[in-house]
Amino acid sequence: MAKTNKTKGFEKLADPEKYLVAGPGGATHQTADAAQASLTTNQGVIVADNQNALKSGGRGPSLLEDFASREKITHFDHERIPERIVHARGSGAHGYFEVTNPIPHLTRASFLAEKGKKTEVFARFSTVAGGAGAGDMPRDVRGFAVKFYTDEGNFDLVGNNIPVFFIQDAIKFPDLVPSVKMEPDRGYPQDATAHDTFWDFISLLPESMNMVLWIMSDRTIPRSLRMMEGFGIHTFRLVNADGKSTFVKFHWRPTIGSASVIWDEAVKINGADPDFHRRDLHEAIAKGAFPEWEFGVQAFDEEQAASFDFDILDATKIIPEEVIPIEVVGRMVLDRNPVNFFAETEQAAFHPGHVVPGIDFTSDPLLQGRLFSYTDTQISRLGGANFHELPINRPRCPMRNLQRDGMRRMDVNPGRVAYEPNSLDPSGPRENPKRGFRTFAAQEGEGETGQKLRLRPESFADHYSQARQFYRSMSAPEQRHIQNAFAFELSKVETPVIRSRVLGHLALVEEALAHAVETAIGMEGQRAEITPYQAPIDLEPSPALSLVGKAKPTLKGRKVGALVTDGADGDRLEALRDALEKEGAELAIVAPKIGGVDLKSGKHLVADMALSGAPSVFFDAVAIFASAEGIKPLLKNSAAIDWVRDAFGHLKVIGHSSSAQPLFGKAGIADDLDEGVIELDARSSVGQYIEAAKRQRVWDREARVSESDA
Ligand code: HDE
Repeated sequence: MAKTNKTKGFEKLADPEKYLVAGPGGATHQTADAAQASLTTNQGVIVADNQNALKSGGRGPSLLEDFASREKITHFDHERIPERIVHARGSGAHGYFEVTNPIPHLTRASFLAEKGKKTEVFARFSTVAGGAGAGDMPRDVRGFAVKFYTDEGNFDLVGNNIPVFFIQDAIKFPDLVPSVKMEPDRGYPQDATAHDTFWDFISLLPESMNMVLWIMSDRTIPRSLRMMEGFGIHTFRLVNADGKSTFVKFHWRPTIGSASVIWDEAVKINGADPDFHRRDLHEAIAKGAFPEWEFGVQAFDEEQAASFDFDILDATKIIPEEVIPIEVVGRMVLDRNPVNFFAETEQAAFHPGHVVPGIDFTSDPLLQGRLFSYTDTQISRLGGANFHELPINRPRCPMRNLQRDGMRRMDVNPGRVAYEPNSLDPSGPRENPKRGFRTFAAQEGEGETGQKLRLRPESFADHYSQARQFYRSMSAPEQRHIQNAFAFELSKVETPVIRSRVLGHLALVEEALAHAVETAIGMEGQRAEITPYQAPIDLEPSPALSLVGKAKPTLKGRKVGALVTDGADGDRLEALRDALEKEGAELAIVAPKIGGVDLKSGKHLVADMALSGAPSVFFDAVAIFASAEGIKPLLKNSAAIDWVRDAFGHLKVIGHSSSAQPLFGKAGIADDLDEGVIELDARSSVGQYIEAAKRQRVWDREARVSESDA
């Protein structure tokens, strides 16, 4: 109190003790001085008291006349806008795109034309089914939307982290989404496919089978938004300066590799930190560990397109990389967090129809439907047709046209001319045939061109071959996870006939998969007989589809948790920290109490997290630094026992001081310890730990602990 600089009895804002000091009536008053702005109403009127509403007498009724208070509450009452009907929960970041291998031979798009050219971007990653406040770790597809603010207008690549989709025709989207969303009578489950309506619909929609295999794989439980691949899904066109068109599929590849969590981890993370992905993205950027992706295209011509076993307009199919390789064009780096979640991440309006000269559409019937949908949704979500004026959506290049008015118009367009052609405004905007966007004059739908038809072409009819190819391309652990995921999901389905139908489809995908799932759920001999429209064929497996198969040995961008007790050896800990930092990983200190621990040397070690709030599922690998005395209380602490048991069950590398050994006994794993459990008492063992942790998981352990994975 001695330091406070009082003005009329109120505390000064600059004083750090201000939060401790209550003003009259119990509220803390903070008053402005020359250096601080005065608080005003939305009309700019300076507010004298922001703590008390206007009343008739100190204890009397509040007065309607109190415009400042009413304005404040009215604003608050309207602070929510409708959330996105799909992809409501998202996390965004700013950054840039840089061309590494220009492709002017493929496209006239200026942002892809020159080596080293940089374009500002905003990316938003999302779950699909949950509400804006849902957890980050359901089994769900992740949206991967990027807005490129190019010098020829905004290009939005609105993709997902899976390269195929559930449906072939946009008309089915308003059926698909309500099947996965919470059931309308009961209002649950929030963001889960594991319920009757989803599997009911899916089991009646054979075209979804390829996507269903993908969503039951580890792709739908990513370790981090920074470790996800991204895909444009549809076949797009690139058009070069000579007007030549090339088909493309767009790809994003995280430079630190893709990684997923194990289902049991996902379940636990969602409880322990529902913001796990959002926090991870924000913290990585804040620390300067900028997430980065390679951007590439699979480019192919009409002739190649005609040679595939499937139709390139069918969004339920991939083109294996082994058939058409990915050409890397550039990289995206996300280096800036939003400063205002609502203004940026929430108000960002993406649209697959936002393309620039040199990028064009195909007649993929799913893409065609999307071209209508996204502007339409923004009109109700962002309250009118002027959402392009919001700072996050505005193009960074000049934007001039003759559109005027509408709800919440920000631009004050002068002049009497709001039409074209005109002679009254010679400096007004005009067409530009040379630089303007021109649609590629595609000839599509041979044979049927010109006829109005409501049909699904025969070329879209193979619903199982790529699903089989996907399953066969997975490593053994990934196949196990797919089996477990189906077993889990179908166990949550209450209606037996729906489970039977799904088993019938799985038998068409792969007999071994169907058998594993029906055994796991105890429904042998209860498959429905499904007759496919077109019998599946055996395609060559595509090894590039396996995340485990192509995982890089790296610790970059990973987080290791060290559980440390009083009296622990700080030298070993620091040696581990140094080694991890050299690898681009981070060490987080978990202590029994957030106040930290006193090390053997007497030095105090600050904790990043308390054990009760930092289960081992938060980390990619763990270590335990305990003294003989320090371990004792942990042997009776269920959080500590779970910490180790889970780390082991989740196939993590575990480093430990010799005194930590008794904890393994308490966790019931003492007899199973393997090469992924490493004693860290000798300096050389740190190197061994790093090498093991770089391999990320001890897959061989899985068969022994599989009960924690089902
Ligand atoms: Fe979307 N989708 N979608 N979608 N979608 C939306 O637009 C829609 C589809 C995707 O971070 C909505 O602004 C239809 C495929 C992402 O803001 C809406 C169809 C793919 C995002 C909409 C599809 C996507 C959306 C909701 C079937 C992968 C989040 C709010 C034809 C390629 C973008 C909004 C963000 C968002 C409609 C199918 C990806 C309602 C009608 C396929 C990543 O307009």
